Amino acid sequence: MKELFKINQFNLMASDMIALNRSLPDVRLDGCKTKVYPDELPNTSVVIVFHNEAWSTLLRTVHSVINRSPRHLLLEILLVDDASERDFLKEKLENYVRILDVPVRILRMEQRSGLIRARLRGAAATRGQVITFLDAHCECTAGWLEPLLARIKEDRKAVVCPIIDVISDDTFEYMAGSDMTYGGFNWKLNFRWYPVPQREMDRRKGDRTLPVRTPTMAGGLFSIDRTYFEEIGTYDPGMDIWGGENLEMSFRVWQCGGSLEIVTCSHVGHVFRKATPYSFPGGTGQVINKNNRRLAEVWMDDFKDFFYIISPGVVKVEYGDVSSRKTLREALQCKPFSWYLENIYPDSQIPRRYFSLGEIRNVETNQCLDNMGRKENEKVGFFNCHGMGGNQVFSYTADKEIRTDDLCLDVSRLNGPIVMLKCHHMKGNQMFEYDTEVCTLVLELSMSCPVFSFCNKFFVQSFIKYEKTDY
Ligand code: LR7
Ligand code: MN
Repeated sequence: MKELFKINQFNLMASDMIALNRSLPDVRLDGCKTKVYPDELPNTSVVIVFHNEAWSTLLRTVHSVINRSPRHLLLEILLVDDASERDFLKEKLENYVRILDVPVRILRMEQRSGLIRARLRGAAATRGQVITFLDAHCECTAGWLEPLLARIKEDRKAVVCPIIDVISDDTFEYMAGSDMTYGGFNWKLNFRWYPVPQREMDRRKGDRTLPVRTPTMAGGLFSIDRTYFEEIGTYDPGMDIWGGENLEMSFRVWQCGGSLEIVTCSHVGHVFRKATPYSFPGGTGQVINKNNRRLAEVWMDDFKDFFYIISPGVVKVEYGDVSSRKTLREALQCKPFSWYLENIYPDSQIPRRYFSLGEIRNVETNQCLDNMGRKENEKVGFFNCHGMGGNQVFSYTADKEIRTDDLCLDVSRLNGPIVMLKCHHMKGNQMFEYDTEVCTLVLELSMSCPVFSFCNKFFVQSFIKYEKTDY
């Protein structure tokens, strides 16, 4: 079992022992099970790209699509092989899919291209009214498709994702995902799940069966109107292998007049892995950073500074030519990133308005405020300034919080040290005044209270690398 695990970074032995058409629990909210959808829904092509996927997970994906989609809504399945090296994915696969009840076409990339260009290839070959993308290790559950298509029928500019349930990489147990989380991202431009905020619950008047407007998507599982996919600029073909395309599409859809939603009545499982089984030609970090730079340069305006300052090495990564993507942004008359932050993602980790961004240095000791590896509820540290971003980047925001990503300096512990807690935007113990008048006082005080306790009022012992006079 342990040996087989390494091949795909999931328990292949378990997967191979489970039927390709296994039953799954119905994990939908009760209100979803009784919903009625229009008879006339657009049909879909399903595009699944894969590189060296395991037989059982790939075919279980295919069977679950066929078995759980109304036949008239499923036009075809396109499998795009991103230059896999496994024999069983060649002729054996072609022979297997030939006998299935739904047309399955296999396209082969001549060379390893990455999931973005593989999806572009698949999408270009589709004939359905809607394109549905899935990873190659998914399982669709009962009623997964109708709510996605119904939402697109209602609004062709809605790009819709199912709730992504968790298929254990260890036991292949099927576990319901939550309808109370949605997609965001952090300063490093990693995709992250965050709780659905109250404003979004209020907008839906508490009805959890209505779609959640999500700032970003995970990327692997979504449906989009085929002509809208083209209209909005498909994908950035300059992105390699893996990463970044999901945020790129999320920003693009929102900024250019579409919407991105999690349709909570649709559930699809995905095998979440802790490590990547395949190679990244060019190096993992290089590839992801290149993709992230492309999206930051095109879509994030000045807010790209958050990404660049927290990981300064990134600016050395070549990202190629993005002029055609910038032209696209112009042509579609897309809104600025500040609009997105204000209207779509006000709870973002990146503050829309802020005074400064950089290190907080005690000019006497030359030490810098350090988040100590982001340990929540632990005291914030002081270390020699290293100028490498990372744990020593903070922003002083318009809300007067001193934050790094989702963590804020907080003085809620009476007489205790200043700790890092999740930002709550309620001021109180997370509000710091910047007051140049008391600057010297601060320096003295900080000597006597090295852990910073109660010095929050006098926070100024700072040299801020990057100052904005006007936020
Ligand atoms: O070079 C490659 N060529 C490929 O064809 C690398 C990958 N792939 C295929 C691969 O076989 C798989 O079918 O692309 C698909 C996605 O790759 P994974 O499964 O290794 O990626 P992931 O599940 O870790 O990654 C998530 O983020 C990616 C960013 O580029 C993509 O958007 C994935 O589709 C996405 N997966 C999901 O959204 C599922 C939920 C995960 C979460 C959160
Ligand atoms: Mn995946």
